[in-house]
Amino acid sequence: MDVVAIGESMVALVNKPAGYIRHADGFKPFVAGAETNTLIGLSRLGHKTAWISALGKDELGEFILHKVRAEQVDTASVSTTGDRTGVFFKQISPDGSVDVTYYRENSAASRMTLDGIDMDKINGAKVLYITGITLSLSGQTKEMLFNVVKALNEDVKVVFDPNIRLKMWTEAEARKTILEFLPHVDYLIAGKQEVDILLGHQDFDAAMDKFKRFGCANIIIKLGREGALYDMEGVRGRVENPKQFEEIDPVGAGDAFAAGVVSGILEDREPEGMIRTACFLGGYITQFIGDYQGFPSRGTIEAMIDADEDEKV
Ligand code: KDG
Repeated sequence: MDVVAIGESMVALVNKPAGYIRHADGFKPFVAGAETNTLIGLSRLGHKTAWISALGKDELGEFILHKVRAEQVDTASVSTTGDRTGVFFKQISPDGSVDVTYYRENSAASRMTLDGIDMDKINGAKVLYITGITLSLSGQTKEMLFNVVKALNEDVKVVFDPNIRLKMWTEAEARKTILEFLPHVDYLIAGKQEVDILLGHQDFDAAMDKFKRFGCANIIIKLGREGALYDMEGVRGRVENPKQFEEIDPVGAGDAFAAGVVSGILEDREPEGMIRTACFLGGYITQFIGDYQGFPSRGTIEAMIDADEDEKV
């Protein structure tokens, strides 16, 4: 296995027509979950991926399993339990902003413990991909994730996106838990607002020094339309976005970016090329409704590169 991810996926209900939910005629269901978004992207790029999670023994859980399996992600270690599958409503407002309303409390995934986690599968992988969402689901999942990283073989690289969701916990809770988690992380991928929440400033050079002092060797800071900064393998640099895309649905951009980073780690790419591809993928996906639907296949990316040699994606 190349990559294993642990995390919750839910059914996202998106109103039709787009606009305020109060005027909806109907809702379209999508699979949504930061970790499955990244795994699906990696799978489309040709990597072997596996997902560890828990779903309700219900039709929503079946819906998620069918969609994730169809993307060639191994779901053999996803358990189904007597608790329910999480759901949320996603409204893309006329001004382009996205608002989510979660119904995920006490979901099957929020009750995951180390007992239900397939450590052999994780320890047989090259990368473990995890996000701060799992740290925020419940006390149980927080404890589970700390236990998982403590039981990890040294050669499994941990890639971590804080993915701070302020509807899940307060800034203070997120800061305390994530900073405590950082010594277990090999690659940190943080957004600029997350740097602010974690360290109280946006001086990115100082932030990278600080994160390294917390014990995390490789840092990537996403700057949105301005590209990204990195400090990897002791080399610090900045990458501009290779292309600007017209944004329709920004959700999933960070997960696509993470897929670019993990793919680069698996292929042993040099940092600059890896981050450039990650920036490209993060922008590209925002042209499509749905978290991962627009994620390109390897063939599509190569065709785009061939079509525009200068972009060096
Ligand atoms: O990154 C996209 C996720 O935010 C979305 O799919 C839902 O996983 C989700 C969450 O917990 O917010």
